[in-house]
Amino acid sequence: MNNSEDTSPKYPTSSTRKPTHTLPISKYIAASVLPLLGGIAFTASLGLGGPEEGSSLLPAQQQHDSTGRHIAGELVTEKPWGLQMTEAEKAWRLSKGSRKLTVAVIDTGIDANHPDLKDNLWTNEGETGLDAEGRDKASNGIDDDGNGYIDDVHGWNFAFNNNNIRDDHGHGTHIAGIIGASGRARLMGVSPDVSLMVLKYFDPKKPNQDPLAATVEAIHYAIEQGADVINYSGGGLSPNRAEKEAIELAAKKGILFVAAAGNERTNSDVQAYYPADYGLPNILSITAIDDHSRILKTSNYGERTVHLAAPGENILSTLPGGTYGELTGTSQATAFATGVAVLLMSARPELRDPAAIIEHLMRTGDKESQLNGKVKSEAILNAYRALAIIGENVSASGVEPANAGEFQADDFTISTKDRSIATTSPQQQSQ
Ligand SMILES: [Ca+2]
Ligand SMILES: [Ca+2]
Repeated sequence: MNNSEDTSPKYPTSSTRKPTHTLPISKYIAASVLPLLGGIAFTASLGLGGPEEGSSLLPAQQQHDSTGRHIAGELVTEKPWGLQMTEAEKAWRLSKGSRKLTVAVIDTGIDANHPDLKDNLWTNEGETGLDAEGRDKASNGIDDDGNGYIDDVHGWNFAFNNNNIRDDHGHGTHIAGIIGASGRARLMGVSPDVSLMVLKYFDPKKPNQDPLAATVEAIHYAIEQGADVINYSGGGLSPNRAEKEAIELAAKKGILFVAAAGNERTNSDVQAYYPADYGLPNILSITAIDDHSRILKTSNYGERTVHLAAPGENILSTLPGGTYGELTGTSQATAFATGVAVLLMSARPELRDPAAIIEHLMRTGDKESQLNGKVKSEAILNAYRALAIIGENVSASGVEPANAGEFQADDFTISTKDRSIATTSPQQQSQ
């Protein structure tokens, strides 16, 4: 990418852009109609692995057997492979994220009542509480905070231009769960503590919509409302000036923009995909791998353009109606990277420059030879290493706490003072 593109008149005014993902229809339907089964029955119905050693990713007090009884004290076997591969559970010893960090999920909306999501919704403080007449600001029909959006308490629906963030598709709920399902019911996202700002840019029920224009508006909303990270699991083959300028503005505000590399089955170095390939310093482009570390046949790749690989096949997450199921695509991989970015920001608050975060995530990934020539870092996202490695010569094992279960992010910061974080920061190393 270079600046000459800025003066090129090739930006279209609209696109047919849709969420980027490979939707296995039969599997999606089967999964989405699953009732809220107990852990074991649910595991079996999704064909996940058999019993394994190790602790569960589910809260112990909420583990049930197939009849719904508590099985406290026993190990539940449900360990989604993506969380295992990225060592998320190990990373949670260092940080589980923070509700103070806001991720704008620009997608198809969310099931705001989902038991594993409802506690992690971002809330617009200016649209909460009671107004002068004693009415709930969230539903009084008044733009109480004067930001141009009426009753935007958890985000906005840019497809229909209202505050109904309901997910009529399923994609947005799934992405939100990968990033930050709370685990209060049964499944944890990569960052179980986070605030999810719901910005709906696409609805399958709306005819003649302009998802690209909605995307641009959503990016501006995220910037104005102070998002820390923007997750965008969509895109298209046509660049758009307004979209690029919006992401440039996000860069100026220090907002990381995590983008799907795309499911076009192509080399993004040759055939660019947007917004992943605008070449801006705050854009992190993610491709998807299967559980054998192979890039999915449907996923874009690029030695120069795609930064990292992350799990993206048969990913278990939340779905509308309080259900769970698996979806596949670079969308899912992108959400993993967003979750790890939140963990990193919470554990390392001094590391906030988007370019530095991207550099750090690339450097701390797991090298994988199958990614050579296809991914810039030649690496797979690793949550634990991202949090534990603080410099070139400091190993993860060197900072692993003895009593990991009680370990706090603050402790981590203190214990690493003598390793001179400031002098081994990615920013300085790259200069
Ligand atoms: Ca408002
Ligand atoms: Ca209001």
